[in-house]
Amino acid sequence: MVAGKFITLEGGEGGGKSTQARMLAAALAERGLPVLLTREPGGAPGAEHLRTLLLDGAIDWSPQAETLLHFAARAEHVERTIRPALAAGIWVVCDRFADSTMVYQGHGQGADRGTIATLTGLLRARPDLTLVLDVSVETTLARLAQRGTAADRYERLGAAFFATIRDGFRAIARAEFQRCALIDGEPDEATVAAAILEAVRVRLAPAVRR
Ligand code: Z5A
Repeated sequence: MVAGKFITLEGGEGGGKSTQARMLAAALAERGLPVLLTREPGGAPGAEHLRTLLLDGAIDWSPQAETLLHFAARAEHVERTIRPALAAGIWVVCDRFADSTMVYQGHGQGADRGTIATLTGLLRARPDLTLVLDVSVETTLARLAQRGTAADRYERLGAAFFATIRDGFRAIARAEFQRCALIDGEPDEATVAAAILEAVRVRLAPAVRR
């Protein structure tokens, strides 16, 4: 059995990751590929419990504790969901992964980036392709306002934090250009989806139909 491909979507809030992860999974399925759509934090029972602890804002975690909680959730996700799916030949489309910890906890909250890189390596689950969705801070704020739901713990951190996050993801995309594709998230959803499908086709599977 040929192993599946592991594709992650990364970027700041409101960049369209969740929308595009759904559209990409549907586009791959339409092309006859077996696909699993998953997300972080979460994607396995224990990891979904940890997601609630991380996002509901009841506890102001220290950056180090928060980093370790994200990696505890991720270890469950990798072992119970991602690795078995890839081994079964399934393409895994994942909304956020380890780059989010490097950027939010490392660049954003000052957790030690060397430790985050070491923990990432221990997972032995390097994405085949990471799509970094890039939008301006103004677009982030406008889309979050338009969505109109209550801000979660991270969203309450504000514009300066979003700028740091954007810079962090752009730095990873530049430094790891063989793994990452920087995608302009500003155009309409269909245009962004077409750019993503083209990146997948070029980087991973020229046989994937346009
Ligand atoms: N976090 C962390 O700190 N460390 C980690 O290791 C991990 C995560 C894994 C997860 O929250 C939070 O956890 C996240 C980082 C932190 N911080 N926050 N907040 P989440 O899963 O609840 O949220 P998110 O990942 O940030 O997703 P989001 O805010 O929903 O944004 P998105 O997925 O990029 O966008 P979207 O939901 O697809 O779209 C947002 C809105 O924009 C929506 O109304 C869409 O209809 C609209 N949209 C999307 N695309 C377009 C286009 N192209 N044009 C116009 N409007 C659009």
